[in-house]
Amino acid sequence: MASLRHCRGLWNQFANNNLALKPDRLPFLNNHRVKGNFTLFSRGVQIYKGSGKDWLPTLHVAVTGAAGQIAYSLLPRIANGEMLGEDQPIVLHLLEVPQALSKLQGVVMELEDCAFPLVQGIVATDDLRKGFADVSVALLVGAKPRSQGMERKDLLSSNANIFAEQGKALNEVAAKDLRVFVVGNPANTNAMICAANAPRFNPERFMSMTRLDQNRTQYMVAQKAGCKIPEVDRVVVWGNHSATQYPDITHARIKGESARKVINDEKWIREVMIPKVQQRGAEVIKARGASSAASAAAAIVDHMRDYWHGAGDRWCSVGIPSDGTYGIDEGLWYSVPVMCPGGHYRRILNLPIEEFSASMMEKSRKELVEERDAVRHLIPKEFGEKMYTAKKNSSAASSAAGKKTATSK
Ligand code: NAX
Repeated sequence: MASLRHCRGLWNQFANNNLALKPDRLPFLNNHRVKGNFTLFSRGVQIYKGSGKDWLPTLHVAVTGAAGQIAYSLLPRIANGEMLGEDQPIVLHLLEVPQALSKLQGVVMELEDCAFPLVQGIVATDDLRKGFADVSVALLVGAKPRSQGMERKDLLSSNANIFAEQGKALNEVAAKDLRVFVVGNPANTNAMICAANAPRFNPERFMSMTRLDQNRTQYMVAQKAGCKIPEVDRVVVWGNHSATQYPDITHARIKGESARKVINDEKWIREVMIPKVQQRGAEVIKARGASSAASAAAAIVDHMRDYWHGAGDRWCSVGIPSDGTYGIDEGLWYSVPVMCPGGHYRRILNLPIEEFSASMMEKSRKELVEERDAVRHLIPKEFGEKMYTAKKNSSAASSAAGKKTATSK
């Protein structure tokens, strides 16, 4: 059954399209492939007969802000199979605002000129319902980026409506197995708004990106310890993708040893590493005159690849709806560590939280509560009642109790 986990896209296609698989011999699945010969029926009509190795259902992948700078780095990597698999055929759905459509045409031309074998088609549009039709993966990148000196909260009002409208459109036309990854800032709160406006889907399917912050932390720790980047694991980014985020290496390991012990420099952790990661986005803007793009695209690919295919025992940080653990209000999109078995995630619970960590986590929680309160008008009541019954928060330090590991599909 282990390989079944890797075949989520395939089975979801069956479910979405009322397909029935009749194997000539019992097929088995490995890395998305049906092994052996089989015949495929759709509503009783034979639509395929042959070898599993020649067939893999096409996935529809949407990217908003497709003429923007992150998308310019991201699209070739998706089209090349780096995110969903090097044998996964895709149709790219590229969404933009009307005034960027001609620029988007240029991006389409370049994608065509790359002649990516996996790309079965490209839809380029400013129409949300056309752009999101049948999509299984939606990467919501498009938003107004933060410019120099601009605080993230200033972005809230200009971007909140966009994500409400996108949530409604996804709700109407996306595929049943939809997964949404929000990158456009303020990413956590945008993911909440989007989920709130898409009641057909489990809110847990809506994630927001803090992987770039995780990558930044991992790099700094590796540099400090003089080790290779993959030798650093269990770095956690808590909270908001903003300057209040808390990059935490309390649980991190370097070659299996406690990272803190190896580094043995608490002053560096608190006074250099944490503020540097928190301010890295602003530092890049200052140096480049534009916000992080290539590194953001790399982080999107990293997270979605890990989420889709599974990340083994590695921890990934991602913004997801809080289940109330760690003292975080239920329903706030708060970055926490998860494990990705392939197609879903499991929260990592019961981590001991020290006093310093608790105070850092609390700052980010407060900021997210403020953001949520500023966009309440965009959150339908039914959703609010379920997700936002303001739970009285005990301190983060005292709330790491509970023994089970939560799983979300
Ligand atoms: P760009 O300005 O280069 O591109 C954004 C694109 O989105 C533009 O082409 C614009 O026309 C389009 N757009 C705006 N509204 C849209 C809508 N309603 N539907 C479809 N497209 C729309 O910005 P870029 O550098 O690509 O950044 C995109 C977003 O990512 C920004 O919000 C930025 O702040 C955010 N980031 C998030 C990060 C994270 O870790 N979560 C890190 C990188 C980045 O800062």
